[in-house]
Amino acid sequence: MKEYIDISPEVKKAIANNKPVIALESTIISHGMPYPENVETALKAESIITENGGVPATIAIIKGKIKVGLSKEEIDYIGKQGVNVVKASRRDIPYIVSKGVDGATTVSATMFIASLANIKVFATGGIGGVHRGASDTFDISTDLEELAQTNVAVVCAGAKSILDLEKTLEYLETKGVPVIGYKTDFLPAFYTSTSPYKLSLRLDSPEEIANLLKCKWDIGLNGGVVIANPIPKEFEVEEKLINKAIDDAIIEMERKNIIGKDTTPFLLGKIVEITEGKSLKANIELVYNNCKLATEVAKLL
Ligand code: PSU
Ligand code: MN
Repeated sequence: MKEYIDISPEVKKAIANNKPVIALESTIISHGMPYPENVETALKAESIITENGGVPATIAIIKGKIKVGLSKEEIDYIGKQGVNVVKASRRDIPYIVSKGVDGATTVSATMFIASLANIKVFATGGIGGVHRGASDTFDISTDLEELAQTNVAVVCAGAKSILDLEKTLEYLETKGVPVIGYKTDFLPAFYTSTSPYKLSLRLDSPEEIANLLKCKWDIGLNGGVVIANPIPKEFEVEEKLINKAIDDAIIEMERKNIIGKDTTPFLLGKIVEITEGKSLKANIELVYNNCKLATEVAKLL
């Protein structure tokens, strides 16, 4: 195993000393945002974690080596390469490692690698889920399966309504994945702080969240937890604007016959275009907000 993984000295030391380490994904850098905002956001996310007393570990695969804790140069490299880097979900890891190529890890791959390194908390923007029209396309993100089996808590701003939010929640329920609403009773919809979909569980402090995680894993209930942290009100995108942008982006996606792993990056980019950058600004701010909460939870775990 050792020959495949390279954990940075800072992260290694932090893990050995039981310091709060927070995993970060790299698909959000390569496929989730344009350059240079992607690199700026990734670096600032790391400094927010550091300022709040945590240790960031951005995860990617570089030249076939699984990296936990990227350097600034490596983050810049992934950001500049953008969509030329393979979007790496769980199923892609063996190919990328055996070929010695680069891979930007999605939520599923990042969770898997974080758990190998014994990192329990992971901050990102949004998780994948059940896509609209999944009853025809079968397009259900492997993120949900990873959440079902890997012991990592994912702090996110809920899920975008490019997904079928209701089916996503049903799927997570089937798989036994707790979805915690942080200070909210409803699933946050990424660009907006709420949605009509009621959650079964609401917690109002990082202490309560850390406690739930400890209990879950102590009991031997394997699998992840979604910590749904609403975007702060001041950074929300106006609901009418974002819904229209999402609908239009989906129409264009269908017209262009974009399917499979290309759908999420295409829709994100299109929505940035249609909203003239408003969605990007919201996306950046919600990531920072998630980094703060993730650090608080990791400190208590
Ligand atoms: N949602 C975002 N930004 C992202 C993603 C989702 O707001 O960058 C990325 C994450 O890496 C997530 C992946 O794991 O998309 C899901 O892709 P798919 O739907 O193909 O499973
Ligand atoms: Mn998919």
